[in-house]
Amino acid sequence: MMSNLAPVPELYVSYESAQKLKLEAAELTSWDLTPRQICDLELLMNGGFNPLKGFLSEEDYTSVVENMRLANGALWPMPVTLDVSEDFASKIEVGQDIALRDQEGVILAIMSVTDNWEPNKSLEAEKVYGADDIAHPAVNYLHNQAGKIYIGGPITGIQQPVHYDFRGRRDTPNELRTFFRKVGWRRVVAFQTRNPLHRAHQELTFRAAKEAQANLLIHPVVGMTKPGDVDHFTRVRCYEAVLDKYPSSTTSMSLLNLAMRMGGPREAVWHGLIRANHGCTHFIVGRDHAGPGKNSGGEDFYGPYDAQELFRKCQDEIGVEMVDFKHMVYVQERAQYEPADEIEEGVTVLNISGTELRRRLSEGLEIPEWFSFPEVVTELRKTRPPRAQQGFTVFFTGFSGSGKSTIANALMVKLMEMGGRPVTLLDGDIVRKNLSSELGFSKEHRDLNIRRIGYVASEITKNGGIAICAPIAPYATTRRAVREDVEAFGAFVEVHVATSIEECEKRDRKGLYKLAREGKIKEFTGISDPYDVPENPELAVDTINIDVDNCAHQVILKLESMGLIAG
Ligand code: PPS
Repeated sequence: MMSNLAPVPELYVSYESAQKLKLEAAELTSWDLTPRQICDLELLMNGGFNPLKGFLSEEDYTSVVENMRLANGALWPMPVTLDVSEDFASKIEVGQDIALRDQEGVILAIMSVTDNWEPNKSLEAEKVYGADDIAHPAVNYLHNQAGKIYIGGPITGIQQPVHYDFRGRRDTPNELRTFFRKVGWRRVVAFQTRNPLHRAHQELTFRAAKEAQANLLIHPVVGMTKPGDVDHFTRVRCYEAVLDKYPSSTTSMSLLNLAMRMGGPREAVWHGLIRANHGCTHFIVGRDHAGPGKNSGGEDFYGPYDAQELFRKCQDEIGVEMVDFKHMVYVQERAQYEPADEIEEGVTVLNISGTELRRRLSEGLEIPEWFSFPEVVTELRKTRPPRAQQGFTVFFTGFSGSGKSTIANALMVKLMEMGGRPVTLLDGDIVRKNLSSELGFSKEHRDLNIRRIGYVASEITKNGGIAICAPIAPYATTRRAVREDVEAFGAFVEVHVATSIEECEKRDRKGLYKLAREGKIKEFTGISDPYDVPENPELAVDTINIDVDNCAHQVILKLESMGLIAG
């Protein structure tokens, strides 16, 4: 297969029209795009999602969900939809133009709204991702982050989203096509990745280029990847270090601002279509391509080679040939990487999984040279210091008067005695005085309160500190959201202060239970308002017959066992 390097259609208008449109668009109702929507919009506008002309209409959406095809029959596996709040949707009408703004308020595009509907998210999850299970990151996003309503319609592009980082490494499909034309690359194999490159990847990409008799494009995703992944700044520094080890005349690297969904087989097909738009002729699909990990039953969402199978079926339509790879492992006797399924018995096979690598980094253990490049390991160590030096959050939850604040205070003092990291206590009452003074106790207000605490805790965690939170936090879904915010940067240790409601009421240290019983305080947790008991907290402490010092000590022991403080 040879590439046709004619330009792909973009959705941008000319510079002059853009200036004019921008002024007109300032008057329009506008939607502030989420980070994921900005990624989608960029690829819509620059032709990366060609043949899409905008966010999907309801008809196209239904067809994509059900058949992996647009309503006109063209192969398209992934819904690219604009989700908005009910409130926003109620303010706009079909036929109306709206401005799409980035998070700073810059107008990027105008969308002519043709459709406005409430999707069946469970059905979307089942059909597109294979299961309506929030252990899948995209399903979790769908149910817990995406707005309730989708709006669709064609886009008029005004300007590209602004990037301040690695600008010289970002290319639109047409820029890459121009580059390939210029250097005479007619066969290009793309390597998609969301992880740092280690020696196995290098071997795999070398082999792929050889097999396809093609040049190599390392095409990492820097938009949004799987929660918990190494951040793209670190990864790009790693890629740059590894790039020196490739022959520069046949290898290039470009960054792709895609928001991945971790949709396995469907995602692989999507990646293929995107690479076809970027002028590539071949695409590497390895083991468990774009895999989301385990489902809530502890099993893999997809089989390891499902993505290859689906890709193979669709590859003529995708317009990109698959270079499929099995898992690569290191054979000690021959000191080289080989596909796992081609190795005879009796030789020593070495392999370090992603989980094992994270463990070694977090425990400061050796990472052997056969596994990775010293430059890559150095970069990774900088962003992933050993656990005992990372930031983390201890999140107490329990009824009012359960003892959360008292234990939290004791824990803070113990951690400060140990030293090493700054400690901040975000106690329920203190937060309500300083951060959330305008809030009451409705579900909406409690959620806002907890999300604020989560935000501050995640910032503290990101910057290497210890955040101790001690709100009631009665809703499991909100606690989960906070966990996700924090876990992007460090450990989240949920401690259920499991003092029973009867005991809390008996103690009634603030006299609030009496008032709540008399109906003088409304929506009181445990009396007239719900409390979702944590199902899998890292620790549950009971305060009956156990003193505060002991409870705080139990938390310390837990932190020690998790490697968060040195033993
Ligand atoms: S929440 O649900 O997490 O936002 O609650 P939180 O911010 O932790 O605030 C709880 C403290 O506010 C007092 N208080 C009430 N609690 C529960 N329900 C109602 N209706 C209510 N009204 C006031 C109470 O003193 C809680 O403090 P703690 O420290 O938990 O006893």
